[in-house]
Amino acid sequence: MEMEWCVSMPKIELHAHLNGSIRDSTLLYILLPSFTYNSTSFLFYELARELGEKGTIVFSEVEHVLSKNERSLVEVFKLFDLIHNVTTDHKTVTRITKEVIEDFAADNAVYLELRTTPKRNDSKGMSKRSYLEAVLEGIKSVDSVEVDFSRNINVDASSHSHGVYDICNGYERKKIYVRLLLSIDRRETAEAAMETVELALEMRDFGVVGIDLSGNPVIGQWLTFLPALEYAKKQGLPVTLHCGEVPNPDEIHAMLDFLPMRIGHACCFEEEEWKLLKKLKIPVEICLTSNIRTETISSLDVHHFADLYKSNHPLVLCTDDAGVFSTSLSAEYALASSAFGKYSLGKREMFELAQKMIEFIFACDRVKGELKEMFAKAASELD
Ligand code: 6MZ
Repeated sequence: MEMEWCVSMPKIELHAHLNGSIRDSTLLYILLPSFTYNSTSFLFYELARELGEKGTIVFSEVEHVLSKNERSLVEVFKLFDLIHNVTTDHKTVTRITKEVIEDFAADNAVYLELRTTPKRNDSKGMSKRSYLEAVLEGIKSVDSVEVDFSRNINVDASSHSHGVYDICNGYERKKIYVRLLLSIDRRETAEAAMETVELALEMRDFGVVGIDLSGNPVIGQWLTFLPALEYAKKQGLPVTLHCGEVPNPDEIHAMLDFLPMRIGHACCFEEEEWKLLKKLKIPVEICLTSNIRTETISSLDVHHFADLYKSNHPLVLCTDDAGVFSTSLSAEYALASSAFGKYSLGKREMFELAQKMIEFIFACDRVKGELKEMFAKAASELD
């Protein structure tokens, strides 16, 4: 599938981690304002060297992780720790949020559910709440495109138009709906998880539409997070879970029994778990590049996307961490279209796949309705 066409079609992104989507150029700017570089690996190498010199990390312990493109899942989490070291202050969080939204809009994402872990950082006077406020500041500061981001805010000009473009001062401007999911990191305690859910509930009028459980899958116990997740569910806040990123049948079963609204990845499912998932019809957030790069799935031809697609199981194509894995939503579509070898999926199939994703968003019916209109209009212009 031509990349250009994948860029041009309207798309929906439901699984993108804020700090994982950071631009290379921004990470570099934060580190070394006057430096030039030519690969992401090199960038991470410089990041680690800086932190090593400051004594924040022991450079020799992470050096081997940095010099290659394929990193195991465990190694990727070491990178996240490095990134967080330099990005967790209010100003930087605001900047990354703005840029990530602009990047998705430039790629013609028309609806973006951005997820991030609210962080406390005492040395920067940061609480989970002030972290989230910095994210909201970033959303508000986007000016290159029209952003619809909450029930109460910014619904003036944008609410009157239901197209991919809005008319503003006679000029057509792109429009993107942005909603937030607050992530619970698997390293967190039950109390910290509950704090995140409370915050999400408080901020529902400011674009927060759900909760995610993520982080290093070999750390933490499902039972630690269960009370907070049950509470979210009881309050009507949708939950999505990173599920089966590593083989852990007990946890996979417990997660499916919880009946989340969606799950992410589902890489290490066995026969019995596939059967259960398909029976429950829980939508799966598919992250092809991420799974292949982290070697969770060995190659595209054995990825479960093809089977789920053929079984007509609900699924969404997502980037996961566009910055860390050097990908984009359009690139994920191009890759997905080639998952059946020489019988690649055509434009009509890819468009319909994107259109179906509207059903799985966590935003309200108004947004779903407007997206449906938007896709219907784009469908009439297809071919
Ligand atoms: C599980 C992941 C992830 O929240 O700081 N994260 N969790 N599996 C993955 N697959 C590769 N990719 C990212 O964004 C970065 C955080 O998102 C989670 C991790 O907790 C990571 O620290 P935020 O914006």
